Amino acid sequence: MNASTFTIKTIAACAMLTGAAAALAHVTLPPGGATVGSDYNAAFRVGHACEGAKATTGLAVRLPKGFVLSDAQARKGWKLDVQKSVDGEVRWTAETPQDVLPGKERAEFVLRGKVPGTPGPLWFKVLQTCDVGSVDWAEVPASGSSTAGLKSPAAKLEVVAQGVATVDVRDGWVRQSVPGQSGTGAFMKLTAPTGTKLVSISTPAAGVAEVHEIKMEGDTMKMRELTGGLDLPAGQTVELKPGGYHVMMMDLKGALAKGAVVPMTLKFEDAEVRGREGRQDLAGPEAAGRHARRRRRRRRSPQALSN
Ligand SMILES: [Cu+2]
Repeated sequence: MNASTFTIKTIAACAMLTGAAAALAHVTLPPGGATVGSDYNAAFRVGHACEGAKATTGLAVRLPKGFVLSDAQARKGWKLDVQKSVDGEVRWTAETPQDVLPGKERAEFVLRGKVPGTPGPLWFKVLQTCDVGSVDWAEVPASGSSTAGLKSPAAKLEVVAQGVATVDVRDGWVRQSVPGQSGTGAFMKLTAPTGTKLVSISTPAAGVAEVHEIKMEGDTMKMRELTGGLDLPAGQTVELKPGGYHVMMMDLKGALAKGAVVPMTLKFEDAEVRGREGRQDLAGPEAAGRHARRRRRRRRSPQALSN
């Protein structure tokens, strides 16, 4: 049904960057977003101390306009300050050096409140204080909701209209391509809190974009289009990665140089998926090999994929 179809835009980050390493250090909210006007438990994830620091000693979350705080969860050994005014703030501070959050230990800092009645991204700016230095996670994109390219992005909450399933897209990247090469792969992590199906993809960078899977047939690795779409079970992160599910970009409009940013529209559907007719096999060891892990030592010279 068209009614249950919606699109979101994702970024496929720089061709050479996987972006995953950088993302780990960010202060983030869990994937999925929140429905307009709903009560929301915002669990801020801290995955790492500040650069060069040994521990996180404090976290201060500035509440965005339109978010109405109800309360915040206390942390043992941490002082909790709550400011409910406009421009409100929730701050946790470790009381003693024994209470700090060590370097790579992950933790969640939780507050609760009501999200606004209008859809759109909501940005929580978070100041992370460490034993040495601090990081202000406060960068917000000029437009849209992609944090690609931001060094210290604010934590994002996507507020969505009623009845819309949310899908979180993370760590997108595209494999670099050389002039004359007709195809390449794009990769990302998808999480749908209520479950849905990825039915199609389009991008201005390629004439055709399909979701592919890689399967062994005998002792040959083959890839083929997932004509029925890619299932995104509720709450499970499905990773599109080299050697597995991937977005096959064919009929490239030009070479995707290092640093290229590729806009992509993903279409999801909850019901009555109409798969595309006609399947295409792009199999062949060369093609499959080009989807292999980038870290593999054995390198193939770039070869154009042929349909
Ligand atoms: Cu493929």
